[in-house]
Amino acid sequence: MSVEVLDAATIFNFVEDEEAFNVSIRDRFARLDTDHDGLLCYAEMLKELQSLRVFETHFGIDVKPDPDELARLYDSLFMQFDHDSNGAVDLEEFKEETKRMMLAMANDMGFLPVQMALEEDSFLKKAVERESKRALV
Ligand SMILES: [Ca+2]
Ligand SMILES: [Ca+2]
Repeated sequence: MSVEVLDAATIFNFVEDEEAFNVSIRDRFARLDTDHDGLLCYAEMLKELQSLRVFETHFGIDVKPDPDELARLYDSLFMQFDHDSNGAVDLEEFKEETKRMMLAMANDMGFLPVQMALEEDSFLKKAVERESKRALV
């Protein structure tokens, strides 16, 4: 976990770099798919859902959400990923929904950079890392 400054452009640039984005998606998917069946079940997705920073966006940073509320939130997030409602998230669903969520988040941010605590190898963290590498070139 590290605190990074994130802005909408960082997210847009990351998502629009198709190749880099696809590599991170496949990478992340493979890591979450602990039984290697090519699908993410709810338990496997939970780790990802927890790294989406829904705390901050839904409850504000200082609020500890109540566990029931949180479980409902994760349920509904999982259903959002599972486009064909077959109870599992495949690579294509994972990619599409991650992209959609990241773009929605970037849109919400507007022009002001925000500080966020990001988990190592979350997509947002990758976006930040990619942006700082670009800045060095
Ligand atoms: Ca699996
Ligand atoms: Ca599905």
